[in-house]
Amino acid sequence: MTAEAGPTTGVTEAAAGVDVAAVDLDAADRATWRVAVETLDANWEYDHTVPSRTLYPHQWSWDSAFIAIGLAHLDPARAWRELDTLFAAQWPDGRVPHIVFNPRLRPGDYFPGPDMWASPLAAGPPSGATSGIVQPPVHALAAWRVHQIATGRSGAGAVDATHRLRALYPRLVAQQRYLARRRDVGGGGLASVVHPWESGLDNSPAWDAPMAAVDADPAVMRAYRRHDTRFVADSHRPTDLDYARYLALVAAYRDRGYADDDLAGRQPFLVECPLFNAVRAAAELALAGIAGVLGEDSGPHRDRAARITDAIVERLYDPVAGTFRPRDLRTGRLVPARTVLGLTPILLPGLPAEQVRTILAEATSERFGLTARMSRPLPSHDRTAADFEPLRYWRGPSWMNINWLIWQGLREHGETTLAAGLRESMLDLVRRSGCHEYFHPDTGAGLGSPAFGWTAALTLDVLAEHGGFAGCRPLP
Ligand code: 2M8
Repeated sequence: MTAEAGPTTGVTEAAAGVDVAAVDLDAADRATWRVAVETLDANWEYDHTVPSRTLYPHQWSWDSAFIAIGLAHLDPARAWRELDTLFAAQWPDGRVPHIVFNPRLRPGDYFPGPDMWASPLAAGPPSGATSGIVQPPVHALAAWRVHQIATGRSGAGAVDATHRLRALYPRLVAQQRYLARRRDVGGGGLASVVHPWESGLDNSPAWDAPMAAVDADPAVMRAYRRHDTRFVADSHRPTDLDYARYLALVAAYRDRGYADDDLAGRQPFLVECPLFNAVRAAAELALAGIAGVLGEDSGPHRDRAARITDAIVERLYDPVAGTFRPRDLRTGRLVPARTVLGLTPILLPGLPAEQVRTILAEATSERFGLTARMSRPLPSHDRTAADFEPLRYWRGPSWMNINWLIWQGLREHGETTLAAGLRESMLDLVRRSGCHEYFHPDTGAGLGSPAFGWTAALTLDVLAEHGGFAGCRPLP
């Protein structure tokens, strides 16, 4: 296990390269701002930002969307470039791959690498090496937010923003169309994920029941060298059996050229996820805003957002538990685990009052512990569950991106006091521990990568909400 160095709080303003004086922050938050900027700078790789130099050295799809939001506060040109680089790897069918491999790295720098994914074997291959699966489509939300931030400032950035948005719009629409047309395996208006990695919450207890049905032998892992456990303790990461199943699912999809026809008959893991679909509906609302700016018709986007919201309530709400749960299409049943995924439909303004009420009750219960005061942010799993693991990734720790999405939802529904408490809780983590990948849900100790892209980026967005505006900075 090798340690990855995180930035220190000792960075000077000059080294951070940002006009922090232009941001109305107190001394502690200025230091936090500088650490976040330094992290994003250190992870910048000529045309994109890596989530982590060690653990995740390529470009990841939803990471880049969150990262673009943070970059927009520093330099909108760099934010647009982050998104453009990702969308340059979009497949002809509209899917945005979850990893875009950096051709300058060696094959052993990440596992599973380009050979395992074999994307050129797919029909109508993308130009460079990528994975063949997707991640939650947060990109339209990111593009809309980058536009709002960029147009909130004066000068060339504001003019350029609409031009950049116009170039991205058809690609964002194609991404959504792919999910609607190719992934509605259940036929009820929701997109299915074919691999836990598509959910973004790879190792969530939500996937335990569907993954138990995936046939795999942990002994296959003897033939490979896992990359993650070189940097993080085994006890914080998925097991070898989990990885054997991940690889079996990659092989099942890859060996059919990543074709989506007949998924129901062939893919051993098929799940409708509340987060994935809530983000998909929120993306349609962001596209409606974008369409308005571009003089396009926003009506179809609003209609689709409403239909997806209805389908989430109809297919994923558990009225007995009062929370949302993923639906396993192999069994037709909602999964038993009660995770933070259940809270994420709060992102949707059209969610009925009854479901908003029960999400708030769940979030503020001892299971998730949300309060109006500064405490700990929401954990990724129910704290009272027997299988709650505060150190293992996605099975208990707190993550900045999930908390940021729920923070957006709380504000959307006028829950300003709870939103303010959550904001302080998120910032407190970074003030104390730096820009870690994830955090111990009780102590707030930093876990995983200590220099993690989306933690840094979303910290800037959360800080900027109360601040003035950051100084602009050209690309290095
Ligand atoms: C984690 O996932 C990758 C596989 O995609 C891994 O464990 O190697 C997840 O946290 C995922 O949500 C994230 O996008 C990725 C990069 O940060 O890391």
